[in-house]
Amino acid sequence: GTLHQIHIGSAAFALQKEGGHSASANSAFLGVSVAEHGKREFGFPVLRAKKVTSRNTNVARLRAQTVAAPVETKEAPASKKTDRKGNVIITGASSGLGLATAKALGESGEWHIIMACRDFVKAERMARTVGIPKENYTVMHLDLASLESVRQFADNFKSSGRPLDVLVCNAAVYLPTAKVPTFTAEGFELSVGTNHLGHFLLSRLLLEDLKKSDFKSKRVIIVGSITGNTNTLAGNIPPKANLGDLRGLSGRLNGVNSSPMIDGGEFDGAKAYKDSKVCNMLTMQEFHRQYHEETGITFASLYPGCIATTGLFREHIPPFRLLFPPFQKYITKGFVSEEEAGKRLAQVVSDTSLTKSGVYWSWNNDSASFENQLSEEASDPEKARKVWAISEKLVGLA
Ligand code: NDP
Ligand code: PMR
Repeated sequence: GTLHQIHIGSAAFALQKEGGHSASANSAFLGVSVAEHGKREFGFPVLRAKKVTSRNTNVARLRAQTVAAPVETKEAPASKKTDRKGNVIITGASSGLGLATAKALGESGEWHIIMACRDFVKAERMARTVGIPKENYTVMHLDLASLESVRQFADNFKSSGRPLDVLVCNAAVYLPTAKVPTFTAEGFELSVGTNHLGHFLLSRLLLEDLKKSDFKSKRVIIVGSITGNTNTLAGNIPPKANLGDLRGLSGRLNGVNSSPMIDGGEFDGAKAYKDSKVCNMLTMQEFHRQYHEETGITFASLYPGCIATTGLFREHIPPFRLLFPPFQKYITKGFVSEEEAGKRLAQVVSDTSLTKSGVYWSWNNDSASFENQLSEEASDPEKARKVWAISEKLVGLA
C-alpha cells in the first residue's frame, strides 16, 4: 500500500520579480539570487513530501530492442546543401518538453525530427496526436538506461545515412519518492545513469556525425535546470545538488561496493536528479572547451522554466502533482506551459541569434532569452574535467 504524508509550512510567501525584461547576465532566474556559500535560512513554506511504498520499482534491465528508422532522405545537390531541412535528434520526444519542441520544430517545416524514444509506439502516437506532419519526423528506439541501446541507436542512426545537424539531450527521469535506488542495465543508479551517462555516451558517439554536417549551424543542446544551481532559490530547496569529491561516481554508482550517489552519500532520488542536471551542465561546458573551436559546433544548456505539468513528476505523490502547477503559477511565477517551453528549446535549436557556445540559456518573464549564470559547482572547470574523465571510463570510452 501507499502512505502519503505532506507537510506545508505556513510562512507567508512572496517573491519579488524583476521589473524589466533586461535581466542581465548576472541575474539568476526571476531575479532571485543566493550567495553561493550563503547559509541563509528562507522564510518560505517548506513542502516536504514522503511516500512510503511497497510497490516494487522495476529495474531497467531490459535488453534494448531497436528498430531501424525508415529513411527517405534525398541528397540535396551540393550547392543547395545549406538550404536543406535540418536534422535534429531529440531524446525523450514522446512527452513534455521534448514533444513540445518536436511539435514546434515540426510545424516550422524547416526540420526533420528524429524522435529518440524508449517507447516508440507511444512516440508515434504522440507525434500524431500533436499533429507533427508525417514527413517531418522519424521515430527511433533509444533507451538511455542501457548503454547497449545507446550504442545500437548510434549505429542505426549512422547506417540511416541521414546527416546530423543538432542533438538535443532532453530525456530524464526523476524519482523523488524512491526509498531505494534502482539501476540501469549496466548497474548505474537510474537517474544519473539515464540523465547523464546515457546522454554522455550518446553525444560522444554522435560527435563525428555532427562534425561531418555541412549545416549552417551545428549544435549539441543538453537540458539543464535551475534546481541544480545553488545560486538560486529553487536550487536551495533541500536536498541540494552536490557532487562532492565524486567518490560515488568513481565507484560506478552501483550501490553494491559503492554508494549509488555521486558524492558517496546515502541514496536520495531527488538529489540524484539534481546531481544529474549538474553533470549535464558541466558536460556541456567541457564539450565547449574541448570541441567548440575545432569543430564549430555550438554547445548549449538551458533552463526552460518550470514546466510543472509534465510527466517528470509522475513518480511524485498525488498532492504534489495537484499543488505544484498552481504553486509555480501563482506563487513563484516560474511556471511555463509545455508549449511555451517547447518554443524556448526550439529557439536554442534553430534561432540564428542563439549560436553562442558554452552558454546556459534562461528566459525572463517576457520570454526574452538571456545568458544565465551557473552556480559555482555547475561552472567549475576542474569538476567538469573530472566528471568527464570518470564518465568516459564508466561508459567504456576510456
Ligand atoms: P517528461 O517526463 O515529460 O519527459 C521526459 C522524457 O524522457 C519522456 O519522453 C520519457 O519517455 C523520456 N525518458 C525517460 N527515461 C528514458 C530512457 N531510459 N530512455 C529514453 N527516454 C527516456 O519530463 P519533462 O518534459 O519535464 O523533462 C524534459 C527535460 O526537461 C528533462 O531533461 C528535465 O530535466 C528538464 N527540465 C524539466 C523541468 C520541468 O519543470 N518539467 C524544469 C527544468 C528542466 P516516456 O515518454 O516513454 O516516458
Ligand atoms: Mg521548486 C523561484 C522559485 C522557484 C522556482 C523557479 C522553482 C522551480 N521552485 C521554486 C521555489 C520553491 N520550490 C519553493 C520556495 C519550494 C518550497 C515550497 C519549492 C519546492 C519544490 C519541490 C518540493 N520545488 C520543486 C520540488 C520538486 O520536487 C521539483 C524538483 O526539485 O525536481 C527536481 C521542484 C522544482 N522547482 C522548480 C523546478 C523547475 C522544479 C522541477 C525540477 C527540475 O526539473 O529541475
